[in-house]
Amino acid sequence: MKTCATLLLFLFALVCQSLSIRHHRRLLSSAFGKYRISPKTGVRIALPTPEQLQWQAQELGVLIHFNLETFFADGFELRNIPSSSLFDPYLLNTDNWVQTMIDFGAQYAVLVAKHGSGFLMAPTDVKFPLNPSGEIVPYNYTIDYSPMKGRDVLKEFVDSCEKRQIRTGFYYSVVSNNYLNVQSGMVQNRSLEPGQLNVTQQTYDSIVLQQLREIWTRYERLEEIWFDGGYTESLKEPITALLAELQPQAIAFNGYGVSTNPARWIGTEMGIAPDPNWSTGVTNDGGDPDSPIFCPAECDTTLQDHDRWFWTNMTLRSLAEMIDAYHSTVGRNCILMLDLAPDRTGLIPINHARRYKELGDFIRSCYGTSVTPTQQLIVQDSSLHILRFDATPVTVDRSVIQEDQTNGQVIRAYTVDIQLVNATHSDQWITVVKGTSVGNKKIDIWSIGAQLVNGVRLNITKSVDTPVIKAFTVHLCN
Ligand SMILES: *[C@@H]1O[C@H](CO)[C@@H](O)[C@H](O)[C@H]1NC(C)=O
Ligand SMILES: *[C@@H]1O[C@H](CO)[C@@H](O)[C@H](O)[C@H]1NC(C)=O
Ligand SMILES: *[C@@H]1O[C@H](CO)[C@@H](O)[C@H](O)[C@H]1NC(C)=O
Ligand SMILES: *[C@@H]1O[C@H](CO)[C@@H](O)[C@H](O)[C@H]1NC(C)=O
Ligand SMILES: *[C@@H]1O[C@H](CO)[C@@H](O)[C@H](O)[C@H]1NC(C)=O
Ligand SMILES: *[C@@H]1O[C@H](CO)[C@@H](O)[C@H](O)[C@H]1NC(C)=O
Ligand SMILES: CC(=O)N[C@H]1CO[C@H](CO)[C@@H](O)[C@@H]1O
Repeated sequence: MKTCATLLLFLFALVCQSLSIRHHRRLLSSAFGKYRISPKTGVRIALPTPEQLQWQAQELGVLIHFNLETFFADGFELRNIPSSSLFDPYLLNTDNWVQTMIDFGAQYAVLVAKHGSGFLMAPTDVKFPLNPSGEIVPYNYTIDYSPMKGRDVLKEFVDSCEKRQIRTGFYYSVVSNNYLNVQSGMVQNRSLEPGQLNVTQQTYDSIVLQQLREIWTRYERLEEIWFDGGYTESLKEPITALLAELQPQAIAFNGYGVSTNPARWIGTEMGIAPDPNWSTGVTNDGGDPDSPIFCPAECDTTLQDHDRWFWTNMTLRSLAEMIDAYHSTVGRNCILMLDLAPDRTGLIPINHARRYKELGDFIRSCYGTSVTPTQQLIVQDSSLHILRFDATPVTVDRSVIQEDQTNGQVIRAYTVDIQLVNATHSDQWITVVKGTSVGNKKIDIWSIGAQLVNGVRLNITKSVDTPVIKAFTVHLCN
């Protein structure tokens, strides 16, 4: 999905950003993030926006790869320009997509409006001058030049999602457009393939801004906007202005520098976040607890094997592998954004739909309810949380911690301790987990396995301010 070139461009942008952070920390902190000083320890604590908090709490989303690429030989990018007449999902039904989102448990969905080919799944009014003749021509690599003429997949998608309260967003690749001979954001000077058009860099940048304006105005409030591979330096300022004007509330993936609601990429497409993974910091990894910028991570990964995003006739990752991915993402303070790949008919293949539902069923059955304690105590300035099961000891094998990050992520280290049912005095505890970052959610599957206990406690051993725990629960799952 991400070509090396766009990745390199993004890394380059990050290097520039981190250099400018070093030199203009105050300016950037006030422009792209707020922080406070802890009254307890004097350290800086990055503050989230309400939109970031609400976004992070969703935990599960989908990234829908469906476009002209679905109809190419194998979903791969091609150098030539496949005809828009290939786009013929004759059974297209976005309600069908949404049913799978519900079965999985996704709270939001981001649809690829335009990927690297340049094909747009919605009508566009954009016209532009050809280079060098200056002849004004319509942007004609769209659904209106396909057998689906008259339809607007973006609108159908948004309408279907709204009916079921799924929040929506768009992916529009700013840095690649094969139809206009653009790679890494730059118009290339290599010979044109049949169907490719010659435009100047200025024309290309203008087309991007006009189409972003179209997709950011025609479909109401967006939850998230995806900048895959980022954006070029020349578009940074106009994109910042356009976002602030049209979709200021949207979470911007790869958007640190253009949005006050940025999210960062976790750095891999495997569905594994590092542990620890902090809600703060702008680099593509586990983040930085001392960063003054709140910028939580999104973990995008595929259901199809071999990192394949558009539909292919390909095997799927096993349920066990996807459960691991859930624990290594949501369980490590990341959002799990799972690819959804409608096939050439425009529907979710039955075997895909089944796997999403199996994963959703697991999550609901394992974490939908917790083992209820007979007594719950919060002591020592909120740093000790004790669950007692004295009347009826319980067998549990994992714990879930959620931090209230309204005033920033403040926990730096904790232990989970258990009291076995055969303990001979009330002070006898065994540490089963030593952890660091909590954030939105930390799931710890105990390495010692299931235990019969009459008490479980969370000891916050290091924090930069008084911690606020949203939930501390224990579970028993297979
Ligand atoms: C798209 O526009 C170009 C430039 O005007 C033209 O050469 C081409 O035939 C058009 N393609 C379609 C499918 O309309
Ligand atoms: C596009 O047109 C310009 C101006 O005539 C020309 O210099 C350039 O070589 C053309 N690019 C391609 C890829 O043909
Ligand atoms: C683009 O390539 C053409 C033909 O190879 C060449 O004449 C022209 O100078 C090149 N333009 C740029 C801007 O490099
Ligand atoms: C998928 O591949 C299998 C095995 O190669 C084949 O039998 C089946 O027809 C293919 N399905 C599609 C939709 O291409
Ligand atoms: C409690 O039981 C465990 C095994 O379940 C054992 O390892 C431990 O020594 C026992 N502790 C006491 C105090 O009897
Ligand atoms: C919690 O951890 C701290 C720091 O390691 C330790 O001093 C304290 O005794 C622990 N609390 C309890 C109740 O064991
Ligand atoms: C502070 C901290 O633990 N940072 C880690 C975040 O994750 C990256 C990638 O795994 C590590 O390299 C950092 O050390």
